[in-house]
Amino acid sequence: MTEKTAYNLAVVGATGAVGQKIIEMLEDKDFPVQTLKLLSSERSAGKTITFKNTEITVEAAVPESFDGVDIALFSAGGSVSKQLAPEAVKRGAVVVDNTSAFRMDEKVPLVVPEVNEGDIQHHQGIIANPNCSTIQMVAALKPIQAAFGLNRVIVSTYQAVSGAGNQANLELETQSRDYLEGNEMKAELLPVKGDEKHYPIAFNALPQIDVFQENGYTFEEMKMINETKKIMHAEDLSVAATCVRLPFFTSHAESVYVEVEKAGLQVADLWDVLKDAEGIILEDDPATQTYPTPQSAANKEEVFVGRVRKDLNDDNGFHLWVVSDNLIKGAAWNTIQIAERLIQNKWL
Ligand code: L14
Repeated sequence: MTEKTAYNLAVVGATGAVGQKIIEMLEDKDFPVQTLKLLSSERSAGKTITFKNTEITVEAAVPESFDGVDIALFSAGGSVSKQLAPEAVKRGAVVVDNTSAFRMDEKVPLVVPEVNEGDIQHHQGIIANPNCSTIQMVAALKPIQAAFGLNRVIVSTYQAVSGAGNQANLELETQSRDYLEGNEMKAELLPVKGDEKHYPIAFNALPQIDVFQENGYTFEEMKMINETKKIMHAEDLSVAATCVRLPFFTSHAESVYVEVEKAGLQVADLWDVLKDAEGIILEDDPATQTYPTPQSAANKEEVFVGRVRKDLNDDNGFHLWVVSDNLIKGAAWNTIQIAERLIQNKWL
């Protein structure tokens, strides 16, 4: 049998913020695409999207859409994934799912290639792409854990609006304009579409991303906590998270406190392991005011780390600032990397 050199792909959620990025990156990265099927809800079907100079009409996703598909990239929300990912698998496709639907399912690998690529091979048809805030954090934590051991992580996030989708971007834009023109701001979507209350995001900070859980944490915070342990194979790692939305469009920033196992380390020791780590760019020089920001990280694939400091009270404690484009490494690029490694390692 001759080996495949190009694959039949489907993108589910093709008109969404992440879907659009995926299509753009499949083209930029010259992913070996044989055919590309663009799928969406009934509502967005009929739109056309250009891929490699060809106009493709978006179709409403149904189980039969996946006949003949090798790899299906899902980012149309959890309920679509729950309904259609098993249908895609039944028809022989491998699914890379960008929603929270299957992430904590024991049978589903949850993967950031720089951290746990090997987990991909145990897939049973579905591989989950982690939450955006989790991805960039574990990419930075992995080299530290590998070199020095890791006991504790406390993170506060500064998250972009685009994580909540194109409609949320529009809400920020409209509210900003209204505020500057002296009009009343209308809040209809954020912090969470469909939740009881809405607050303006423009010129504000909202300490709620995704819905509240019974323990008082939000689902976004619990995703960061649970997913980090799963990806890093560190059930005993102590993790706490506070997730906050800020009024900018792109990239999540995170203030991360870590407690390493090894005693006596200095900032330079952390720099050493971070500067050579896969997918990480160290931008850390207080003397020249060098550090990453959401704007400097936008449209880039890597995870940027700066502001590494040793805690002033705890010899094992360090503080870092971690920034990455939430739609690229946080979503589209990590998804495509998983698909690439499925192919490269013959794990399809
Ligand atoms: O869990 O609103 O993949 O910014 C990530 C983005 C959940 C919503 C996930 C947002 C989503 C989140």
